[in-house]
Amino acid sequence: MQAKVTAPVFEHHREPLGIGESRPRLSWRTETDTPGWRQAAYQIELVDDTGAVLGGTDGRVESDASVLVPWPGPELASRTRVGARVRVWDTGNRASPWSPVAYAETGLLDPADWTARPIAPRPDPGTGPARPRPVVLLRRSFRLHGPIASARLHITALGVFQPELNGRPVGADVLAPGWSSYHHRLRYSTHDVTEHLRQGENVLGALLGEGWYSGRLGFHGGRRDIYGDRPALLAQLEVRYADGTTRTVATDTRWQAATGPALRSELYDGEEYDARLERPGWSAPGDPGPGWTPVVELGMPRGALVAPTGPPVRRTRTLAPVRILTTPAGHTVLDFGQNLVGRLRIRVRGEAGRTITLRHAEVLEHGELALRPLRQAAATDRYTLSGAPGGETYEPLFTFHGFRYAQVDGWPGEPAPGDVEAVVLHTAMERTGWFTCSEPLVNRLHANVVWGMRGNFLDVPTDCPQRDERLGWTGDIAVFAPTAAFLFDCSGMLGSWLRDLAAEQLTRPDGAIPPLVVPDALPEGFPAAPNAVWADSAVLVPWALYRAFGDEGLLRTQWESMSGWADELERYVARDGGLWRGEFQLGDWLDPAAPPDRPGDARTDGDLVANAYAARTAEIMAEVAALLGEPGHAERYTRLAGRVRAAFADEFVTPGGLLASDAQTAYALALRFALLPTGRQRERAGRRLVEIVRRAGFRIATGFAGTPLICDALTEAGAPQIAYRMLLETGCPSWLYPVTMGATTVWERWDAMLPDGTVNPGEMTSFNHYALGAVADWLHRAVAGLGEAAPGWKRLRIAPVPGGTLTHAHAAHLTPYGRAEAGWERHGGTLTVTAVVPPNTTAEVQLPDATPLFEVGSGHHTFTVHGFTTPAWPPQPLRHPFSSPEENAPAPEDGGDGGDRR
Ligand code: RAM
Repeated sequence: MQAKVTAPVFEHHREPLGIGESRPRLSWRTETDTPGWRQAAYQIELVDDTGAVLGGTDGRVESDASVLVPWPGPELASRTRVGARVRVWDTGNRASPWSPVAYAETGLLDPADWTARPIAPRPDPGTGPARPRPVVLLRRSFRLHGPIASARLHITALGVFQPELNGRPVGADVLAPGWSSYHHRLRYSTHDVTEHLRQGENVLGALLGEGWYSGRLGFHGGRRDIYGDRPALLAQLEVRYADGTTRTVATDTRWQAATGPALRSELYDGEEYDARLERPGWSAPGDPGPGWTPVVELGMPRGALVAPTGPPVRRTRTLAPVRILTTPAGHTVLDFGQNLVGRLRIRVRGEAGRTITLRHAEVLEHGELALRPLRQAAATDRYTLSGAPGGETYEPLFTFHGFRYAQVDGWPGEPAPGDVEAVVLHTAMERTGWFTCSEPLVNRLHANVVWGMRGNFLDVPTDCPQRDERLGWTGDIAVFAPTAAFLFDCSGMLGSWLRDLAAEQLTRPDGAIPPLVVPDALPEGFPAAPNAVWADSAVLVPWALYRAFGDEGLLRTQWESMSGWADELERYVARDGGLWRGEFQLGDWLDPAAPPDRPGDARTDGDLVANAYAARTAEIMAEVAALLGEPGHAERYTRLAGRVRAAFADEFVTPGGLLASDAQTAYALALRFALLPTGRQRERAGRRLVEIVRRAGFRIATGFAGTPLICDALTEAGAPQIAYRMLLETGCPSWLYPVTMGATTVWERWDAMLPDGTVNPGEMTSFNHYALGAVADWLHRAVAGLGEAAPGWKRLRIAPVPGGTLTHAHAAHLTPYGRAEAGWERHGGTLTVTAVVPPNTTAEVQLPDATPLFEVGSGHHTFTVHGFTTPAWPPQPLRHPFSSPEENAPAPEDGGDGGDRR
């Protein structure tokens, strides 16, 4: 087959309308079944709407680059539409046909492009600010004369908004503009609304809610109005007539405001909606009815108006209930069979004035909704019927909940299964990673990781989606980023989040320490001291993205933030004899041995964790500096890494190779981050880790810091069977314990639900926290054997480590070059390894036998290993002679379906 090139992608955009880059980089994939295919050269042409060539590369460019290739044309101005197409030559000088043309259009790149001003309803002098504020309707009627060629709506809000034009919603974005560090950056979106408009009267409207801007955020009661106390809308509709003239309709004092049916709509507490107060046709031409008042103009937002770099939040699927239960207390509860993030959509017929209450929870306890884990989030929607004779439908506007169960009170009669569905919301990222194996419980674990990512990638990478928190905790994403970047294309979304991290960090008084949560919504000055892992996110997250997506530009953009934090580390180390000694560290947060009320009381010393991560951070920084052409800095960071390593070995490692904290996380860190100077120490530490794990009866004993590392540490220490034994353990605590308890997402705590079905008495009992799901990275790379050996998957590493009771495993990933796969199947002593290597990449292959590492080109590959054996299964625990036999029950041999035991 002749090589075919896909339509190029602009930057990381799935929908390149209103992009903010004036020199967007281009990426393309080549599809071919020619084995060993490599690109030798490319040519890019830029075209206009009619396909006429505007420019491009100067003929063909001798290069194998196909990912984020520099823009081959002049800088784009605002509102510019441009097409691009690509063709390539292979190493045999065979040309591909031209790719299809992909079009992109810039948004408003210059602040001066905005003539609109933010508008808000006039404050009501009599009543003072309502708490919480109702959703406001804003509208403006205007006339258009003559045929319309095209129209764009550029829009954002201080708050959350939903635009409507002539009675129809514009676009499908939810909770726009999402949550950024509004003081620094406010994202706007651009919509093609050509089809919405007509000659004559038109009406542009928007619903405006509090959202993250002024709604309550944070735990312990949280705070309101963190960014401001006046939600406002900023909209600019630009119409181009067929004759080339233009007309702009922008938010200004000609707009009008009214309240509507949503009396409040809050992220944590939910929405209260009285359908009797609806204003039919409020955003359509004609008389909008009474009660409209003028608006006031506010000053321009403090933060820069920026185009998004990632996708918006959308409704991505709906789920029907799998069961309708009556609880012991007599409530009707719908079970959606999956812990998810979103909200309900109901269809109901009943009398006007009746109120239906919808409460949400992730689990049941004693047969009722378990509400305690939500802490101070009411997560309750109330809908009062209008009594429409044909029935009515309702989905809340500006809230979301984390739930599997929903209690429905006040329904006229009983809801039938089709009356209520769950609408799943998250950032509309493209799915790029898959894993399956012969063990159903592990497959469910992997599915739980995927669902956990969906629910916690709702514009901001959050710790959890349900309680009075839902914050961009930096440590959580620091450990989960490699897994995230495999499962979904989160390059654009996390790239944007990192801009916020940098903005928050660099404008703090010290300019060095990233906040614990981004956007920073914690009370001022909290916390006083920096925390390893959390602060290291400034380096670990960009690095994970660089490895996955090959975006060197991202490193360049983040350099100031990355080096800001690394230089701060350097100062700590210089001050205190080569080590960072913190007063307090979150450290190996949620070590399962930590008491419920003291989640930071881990077995591994916080300083040990901090310095291990400091060495890793310094080492990454040395690589980044070298890559960005900063040899001086590279040398300095290499020295820093060396100094921390030496001091670490001095302080925390015995000459024989034992660690000051004799705990799983300590050994995992030391082994994975190369903190053991001698071969003898490494060998001993590996053996000691195995001993500790066997002594623990293969139960997990790591928190946030150690969990992503322990299976790799065991694998590298030559004990993959021990890693498998841990993976397959079902007793509490373990990865599969929650699965056997019916979990459909990854829990915050290993024992968020106790074996007796009650909820852990601690405060941290989210049932949807992705951090401990970081083990999926090991499933992909080691169990299935699919990993990247060079940034952006330009080179793959196929290195499966079959083991445990697994008879097959397989992973696939849509790399920037195309789909890659790796997997294996075992029949007795014969092991068949398969791999798919995308065009324009190579792979190093390490088979699980004595065959030395070798290299292959693109295409489908099969390798057979004869006489394959693994050490005896199951590995034996180290038992104290008086321990109970139950403690060491073997892992499941045949698995179950992970069915619901709740
Ligand atoms: C909790 C969060 C998060 C963690 C912090 C330290 O409140 O849920 O997961 O990063 O604490």
